[in-house]
Amino acid sequence: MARKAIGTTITEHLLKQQRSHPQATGSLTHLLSELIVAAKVISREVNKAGLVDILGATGDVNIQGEQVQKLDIFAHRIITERMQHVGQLCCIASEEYADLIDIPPNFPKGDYILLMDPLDGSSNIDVNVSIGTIFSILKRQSSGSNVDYQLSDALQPGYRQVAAGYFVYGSSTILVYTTGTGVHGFTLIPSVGEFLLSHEDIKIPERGNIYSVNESNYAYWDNNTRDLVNYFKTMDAETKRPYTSRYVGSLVADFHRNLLKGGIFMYPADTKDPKKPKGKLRLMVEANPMAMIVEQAGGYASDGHGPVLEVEPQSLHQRTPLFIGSKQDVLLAESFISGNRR
Ligand code: AHM
Ligand code: MG
Repeated sequence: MARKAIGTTITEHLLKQQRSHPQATGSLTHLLSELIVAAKVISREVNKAGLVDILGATGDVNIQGEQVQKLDIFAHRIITERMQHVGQLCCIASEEYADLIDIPPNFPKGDYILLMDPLDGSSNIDVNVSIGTIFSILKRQSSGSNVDYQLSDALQPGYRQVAAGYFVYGSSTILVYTTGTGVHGFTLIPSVGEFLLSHEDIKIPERGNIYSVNESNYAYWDNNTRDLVNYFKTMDAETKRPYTSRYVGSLVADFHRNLLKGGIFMYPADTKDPKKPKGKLRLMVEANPMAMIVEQAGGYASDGHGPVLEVEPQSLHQRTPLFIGSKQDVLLAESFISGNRR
């Protein structure tokens, strides 16, 4: 009774979810619990970032050709080192690292693969705007304890994810996760160091009134994308337009707001950088985990032509256009982008 008064802990919730999957062994629960510990450490560092020498760029450029921030590397290291020890993983993929990361030879191994963006929204680190950690968990398809994992084990389409989630380091630190039975949100109580259930069984509104996109890319979009954004901005009483515009520039923050309030987040293909014709966001560590979450919450994620979750990945760091959020808004976006709108 008293325990319920202070809320359900994430541990209690994970165990309850585990019991609802009859074949579960506890491995996934163990893995997620360890990831949560790593995120608490990152949250602590983010909260004191202005006070210690952890802000700014390291001077290096990552596999994506982007400036590496000190906190990016810190987050990558904290998660990788902790998760290599848990015994449930066969390898790790990180936005910050070109290849799959092995589990060291003498460490116990398992069948899961962790894919992550350790610190999403890095351009916002130095200015105290929300950032986050995004994760996706797959189960390897190749079998046999003596068989090494294959790259193809990590290159599975998003519908095969067994869990996905994100941490937002914002006005509070929030964890949102799914293991395929709904989407649940937890808020970190810093004084207790515990995540407590704050958003149970999240459902995204069927239709919203927010559009989130970096509109400064307008000149680099094709006509279908411009028509879509113009549509959201056009006045029409019946469909309650114009929509309002909200764009933080951290996917986790933009996605989280729209998940709770309804609306659409877009990062379309553009011609800004010939090396990134599909836009900026990465399929495996950004689009797929958010797509699993949004679909579990009743929404939809599209690459403009079909479900993100059905894209067959070709490489670890491939990019994808992303239209994600309230189902009606994303279906409408898909009809514009694919040229099917009459
Ligand atoms: P990052 O993972 O290197 O931080 O980059 C991804 C971020 C997303 O969080 C965000 O949606 C997007 O980049 C913003 O890009 P832009 O500045 O082009 O609008
Ligand atoms: Mg990112």
